[in-house]
Amino acid sequence: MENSEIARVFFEIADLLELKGGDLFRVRSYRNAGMVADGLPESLKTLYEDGGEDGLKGIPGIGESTRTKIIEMLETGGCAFHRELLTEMPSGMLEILKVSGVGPKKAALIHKELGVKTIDELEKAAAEGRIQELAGFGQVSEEKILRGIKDLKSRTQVFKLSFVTPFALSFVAWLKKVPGIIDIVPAGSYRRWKETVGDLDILTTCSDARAVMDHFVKHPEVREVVSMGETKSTVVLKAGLQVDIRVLEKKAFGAALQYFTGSKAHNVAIRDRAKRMGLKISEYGVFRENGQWVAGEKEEAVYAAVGLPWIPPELREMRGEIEAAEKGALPEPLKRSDIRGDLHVHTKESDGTYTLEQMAEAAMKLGYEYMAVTDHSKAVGIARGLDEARIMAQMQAVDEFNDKLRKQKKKFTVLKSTEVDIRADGTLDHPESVLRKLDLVVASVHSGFSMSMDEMTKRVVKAIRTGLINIIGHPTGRLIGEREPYLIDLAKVMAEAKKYNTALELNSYPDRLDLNDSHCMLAKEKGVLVAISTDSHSIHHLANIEYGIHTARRGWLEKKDVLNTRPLVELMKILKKK
Ligand code: DGT
Ligand code: CA
Ligand code: CA
Ligand code: ZN
Repeated sequence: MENSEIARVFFEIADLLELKGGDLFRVRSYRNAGMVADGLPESLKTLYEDGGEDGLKGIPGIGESTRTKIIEMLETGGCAFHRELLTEMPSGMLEILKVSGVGPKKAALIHKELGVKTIDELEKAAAEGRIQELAGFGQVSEEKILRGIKDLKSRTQVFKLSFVTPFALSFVAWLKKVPGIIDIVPAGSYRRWKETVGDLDILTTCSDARAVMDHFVKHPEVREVVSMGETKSTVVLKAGLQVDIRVLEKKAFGAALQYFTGSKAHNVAIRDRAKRMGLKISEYGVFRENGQWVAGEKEEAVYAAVGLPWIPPELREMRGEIEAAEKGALPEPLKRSDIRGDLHVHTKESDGTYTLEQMAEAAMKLGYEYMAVTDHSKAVGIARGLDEARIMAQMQAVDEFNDKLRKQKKKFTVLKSTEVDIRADGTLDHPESVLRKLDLVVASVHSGFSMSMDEMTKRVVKAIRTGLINIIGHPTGRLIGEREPYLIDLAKVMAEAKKYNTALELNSYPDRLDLNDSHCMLAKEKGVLVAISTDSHSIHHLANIEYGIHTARRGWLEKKDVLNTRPLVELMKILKKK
């Protein structure tokens, strides 16, 4: 089982125990174990395979009992305790807990008194007015439940970050037209650059809150106004995306920004820390126990109040950022200007839509020093992959183009390159003699995705062992929301990559983001360089580098961890084949 599946089982155990009215300490320890498993950069499976039970010791938040269950899950694919709890409580109850306004106590009561087992049954009971008759409920809480169910049903959809971006920008531009508006910041998972976003949370300050509400709901993309209040409203767009907005007091803007940026787990930890210091943090500000206001206007001041430097939103995922902030050991955020060039670019020769010259011009406009042309090799037939003769001709074209640039005194170099296919048997789709003539070799898997983890790992490792590869392209092959990653043991691939001086790509194409954030953490830990490239098929794709940079930040990468932050001369030294 993968970390995320193990985490899900722990979260469900916690919820089920809570529904049963179990010991809160136990509930919390399972929930905590779930968060730890979910955020861990290494695979629990690999840790266990490599080190046995000892390999799982020393992970903070995993105690004796949760460790035993992890081993059970890794060995049997399931957890008996979890199954046992599910026989006592129907799994539909777990869904019901996600409805806002329904906590475990209420859910358990509704189940006991009305026999409700699923969300649909809950909706029916509420619509028929049976909830308000229960002790501790009223008409108001019944209506709240109905609204919560409606919200949940629209919320369960998640959107690719790049799908949400144009809407976020469009709302910011739209809201700028409100007279007196000062701040407009989309917060939530969007501000954290999470690869998928559930809904958009926009925070504003304005002297006239009413005007913001009125203008907000008139955005041309709005399909439905879910709620409209004095200072907060919610709409659903034609595209299905929900957008929440809040108008805040200037004095509370920083606190609200901190709160609504999340993640929830990060916020919980910050609040606990505040509590230990005799402070209380809410979306309204930081207060002393006697209610005295301490901070709230600036987000920096909220962190400063709990003795921490400001933590970049991309890091707020409870992956050790609070400890690192405390020690002054947060990573130095990677900047757009740190990136010196793009190392994965297609042209018309294969499946791109622009010529080599056009792609290079566009790269120069971004201020780059270099760009690698990485057209496909012949195995990728649908992409008109290049055979030996065509790639030799392309190399000559690159040489001629570089000469032209020299004559024009331009400081830009096109690297002769390829995205060579790693065939099913691990051999490469260009002969060694060709690969040796290139400045840079990117190698990727484009077919035969359904291998076992062992086979796929061997396939890629075999390719690395040729010593001819500089970068493994999109190392897991996933397409967000469309195609699962193929099974591959990245830790093993990285160990081999390190030996052969091979980098792994962070493909910034927004459907891919592959490596993902936690894979980047693993690469850093293993000492493998990451190449942040765009896999551009058009001049317009080059700007996707932003998605790569922020994903790298989420993965704690710094300038030194990234191959294409190196100036050309240094890069060429690293690329040299043995
Ligand atoms: P999403 O929209 O599902 O992609 O993820 P977020 O992180 O944008 O979550 P969302 O929209 O439900 O809430 C925005 C932020 O508000 C969230 O990141 C943290 C904060 N927040 C929401 N609910 C809670 C809560 O129950 N406790 C705490 N501490 N913070 C919360
Ligand atoms: Ca959100
Ligand atoms: Ca929200
Ligand atoms: Zn590719």
